Amino acid sequence: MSLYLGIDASTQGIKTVVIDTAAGKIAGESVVNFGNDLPQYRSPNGYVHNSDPLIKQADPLMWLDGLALALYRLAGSGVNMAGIAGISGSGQQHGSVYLNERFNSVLSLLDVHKPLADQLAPALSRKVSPIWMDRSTETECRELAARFADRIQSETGSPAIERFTGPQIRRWSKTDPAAYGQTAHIHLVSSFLCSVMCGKSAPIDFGDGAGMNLLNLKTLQWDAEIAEFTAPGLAVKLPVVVPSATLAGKLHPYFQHYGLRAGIPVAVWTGDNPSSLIGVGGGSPGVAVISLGTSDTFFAAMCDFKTDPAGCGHVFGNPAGGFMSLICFTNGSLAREKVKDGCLVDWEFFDLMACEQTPPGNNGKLMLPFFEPESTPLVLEPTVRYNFITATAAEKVRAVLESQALSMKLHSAWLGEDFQRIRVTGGASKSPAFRQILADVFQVEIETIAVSNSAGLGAAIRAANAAGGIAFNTLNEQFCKTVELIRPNAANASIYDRLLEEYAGFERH
Ligand code: XUL
Repeated sequence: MSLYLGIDASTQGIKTVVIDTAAGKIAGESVVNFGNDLPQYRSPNGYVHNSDPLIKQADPLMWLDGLALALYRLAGSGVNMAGIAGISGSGQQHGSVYLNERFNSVLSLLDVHKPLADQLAPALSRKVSPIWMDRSTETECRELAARFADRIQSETGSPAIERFTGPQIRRWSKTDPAAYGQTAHIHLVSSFLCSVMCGKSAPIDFGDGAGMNLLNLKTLQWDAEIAEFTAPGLAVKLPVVVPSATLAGKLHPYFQHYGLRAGIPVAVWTGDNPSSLIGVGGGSPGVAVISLGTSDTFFAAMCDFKTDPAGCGHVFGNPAGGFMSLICFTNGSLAREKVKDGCLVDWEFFDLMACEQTPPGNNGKLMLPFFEPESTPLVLEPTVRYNFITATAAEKVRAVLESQALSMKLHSAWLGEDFQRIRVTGGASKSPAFRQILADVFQVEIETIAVSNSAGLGAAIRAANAAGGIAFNTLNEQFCKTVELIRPNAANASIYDRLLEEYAGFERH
């Protein structure tokens, strides 16, 4: 019994991965893309169209159909489903699912002859789920910030944030109090899908629970006062909150339909970022992770609980124990692509040649590439600024890459951690130029890893740990090996120290 299944329910789709801990190999994978595979939900990017650009909501039934299809495809790939000994998962963070009092009975009576979505539909007290991209709760954030100015950040790990679940619940409880009143359970995407697999309402783990502005990270309990102010009677609607290594329950017989064995342990699910921390082997302090995607994220296991004085970074539970930081830079690949297109160059030039034609430090040329509103630093309107008048295409490319690396260094300084290594993942981690710039700016070794679905792998690793009792260190050695190492050039340290100061000043003014 050495197979463990991880399921990642992300914004755009669902991915599964099965690890074989005896062979140290990935035994199977499957992918579902909501836009392509479930066009009936009219959610090409994972959410339904809304005329208000601040509102981003998804149909939770789409996630259920996605889960079913991903398991069906996994079973069809020839993986030994009956050999799977434990399951866990991860979900896009902050999104919430609203259920009425029928939820538990619907779950316990799941009928294998009917689709999950059809059976769960009557248990929804709200047809849509706000997701992490929603920015409609500015008023509620202001109200929470005013009421708990002294402690919302220091005790929940983040200031009141628009996409976080608490402000989202507050807004809905005000706009539709009757439906809120009919709501018996409020789940995160992670705990909702975990509930379905266990056939009963499942707990929320510390990793994902910390993204709600409701969990007191000092007591590791829901904060009764903040919860009651957020929405009346909220505390009793929230599932219990537990450490990430907790077993939520046993697999419901419904899933025998996919060849899985009923009754195998299901470990609580977590958020996609905490799961990725585990999937890239970053569960212990000393290693930072930079994920270079549409947005760039910087995250790391924390030695001590502390919060970002600038209010940009967040603190979540680390599934391996303790806490993790997460800093989100909204303009990641989006900005790189805009600069590439603006310079009329291709990716080969952007990722390699531009930096061969320009010196480290770029003769001081910098840019602020906030083509979209930016979370770190907080910039509410698109803002693209340069500290130069003319530049070659190569200089513009180096300017965006160096400015992004400097921004990451500047805005992660509050962590006060001496990282020995940084692991890079995501599409842009393939760029040799960007990897060298990151190594030189941070003056640490940059490691690349072979994983593309780090959240799904993290979920499988967590299943092997919680259900199979296998230590994270052993699993890391098997599944999170370094593929390539990029060493910093010590000669460039002073160049980037100077440029960091210039960048900080440029960003401020
Ligand atoms: C983190 C965040 C996103 C979502 C979706 O705070 O909002 O990374 O987890 O991936």
